[in-house]
Amino acid sequence: MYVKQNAKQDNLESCYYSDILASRNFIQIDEIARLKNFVMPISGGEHKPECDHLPSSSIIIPYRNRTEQLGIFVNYMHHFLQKQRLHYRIFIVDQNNTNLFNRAKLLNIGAKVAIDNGYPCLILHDIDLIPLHYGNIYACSKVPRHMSSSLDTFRYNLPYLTLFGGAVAILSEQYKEINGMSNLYEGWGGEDDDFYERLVKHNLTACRFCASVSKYTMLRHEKNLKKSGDRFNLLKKATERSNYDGLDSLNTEYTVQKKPLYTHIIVS
Ligand code: NGS
Repeated sequence: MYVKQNAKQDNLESCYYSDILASRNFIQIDEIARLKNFVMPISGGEHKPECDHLPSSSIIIPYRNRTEQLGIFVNYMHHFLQKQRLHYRIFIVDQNNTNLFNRAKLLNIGAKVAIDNGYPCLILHDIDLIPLHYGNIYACSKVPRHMSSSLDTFRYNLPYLTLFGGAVAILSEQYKEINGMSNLYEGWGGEDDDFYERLVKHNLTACRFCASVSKYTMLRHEKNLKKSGDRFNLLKKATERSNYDGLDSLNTEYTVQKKPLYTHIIVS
């Protein structure tokens, strides 16, 4: 059992690499194109290196109303992913309404679009997480991988062993096999635990790289997400619900637009 550490236990203030990123004045998304050694994506935030590459990765980001973080994330990630010599595409799945945020449903929609576009690897990723180690390859392992296990805001400790949120890599075939994630978690919390239950049900053992490779910094923001009141009840039936609640029961409308630096999926 892990206990969250008190950030001030050693009498030092916490300092976050993300503050340095946020203080840089490159919030304008289009600025990225002027930076040195950067290859402008083809369109829709897709980039293909000239060399042989690993199976293609789709980076799927559930999103609403955080323009500043979007600028930082997209700037940083195109450089990071190009350095890894990957064929990738960034999908921003934008919840365009004032309902409670439904992270898992947005991920399902992003996964569906990515799979329909032929991507064999899904990277399910929060917009406020910035990877700090190039060894943390944004490609899929044989088994689903929890990528963000070493986070500065947790003092690089894992809060609990089965945590499976933040950033995860999973093969599209595996995602289809477990019927994706639940569409029912509205508000913060629980959907990632539900996802983990689905992996267990299908005997998909998850893996992690070592802590030094799995380091992330979290972009700071106001914690204004409302919690899901139902989450503990939903979790009790996570395993049986996975048969009919997930990727195959999406009945939400969305549009897909190719922007220069990402594919914008707008969910109404
Ligand atoms: C658990 C939540 C997860 C969440 C994790 C870490 O308590 O969804 O905390 O959250 N589970 C439930 O609420 C049932 S974090 O500290 O990163 O905001 O991912």
